[in-house]
Formats: sequence, C-alpha cells, structure tokens
Amino acid sequence: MSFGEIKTACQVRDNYAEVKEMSEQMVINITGMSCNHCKMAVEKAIKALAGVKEVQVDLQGGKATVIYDSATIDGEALKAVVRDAGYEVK
Ligand SMILES: [Cu+2]
Repeated sequence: MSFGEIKTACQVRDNYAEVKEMSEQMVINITGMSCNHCKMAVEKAIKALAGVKEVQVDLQGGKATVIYDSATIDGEALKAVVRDAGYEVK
C-alpha cells in the first residue's frame, strides 16, 4: 500500500465518522440464502444503493445488517432490493 492509498483510506474513515451520527442501522431477516454466492449477491445488491454505508450479511443467521443514511434511502427500499435479488424478506 502506497502512502497515497493510506492517506485516502484515512480520509474515508474520517468522513465516515462525521456522518455516522445520521446513520441508521437496520436488520433485515432474509430467507432463501443457501450458500456463499447468495450471501455475496445480497451484499452486492444492497451495497449498490445510494445511501448505504455498510452491509454485513449473516448467511447462517439469515439476516443482513445495514447501516444507511435515512435521509437518502428508507428501510423499505433496502428490503425491496433484496426481494428483487430473489430472496424472501420477512
Ligand atoms: Cu447460493
């Protein structure tokens, strides 16, 4: 990792810290994920949405934890994209 890359990473982290207070966390219960590919597909679908800051998909637990900016996107849109990817959301 070059010096430039380290600097960029720090700036990203600083920006994240600033906006973190406005972030909301949501846990989406998902059924139908059976393997790592499903996990990646759900992760990718959610991450592609504007306003999503962080996604963690728990394959065994059947859930996704999403940190998002509630001013940019709402929880229903997060669920909708998971459904569009082919999985069931409770
Ligand atoms: Cu799969």
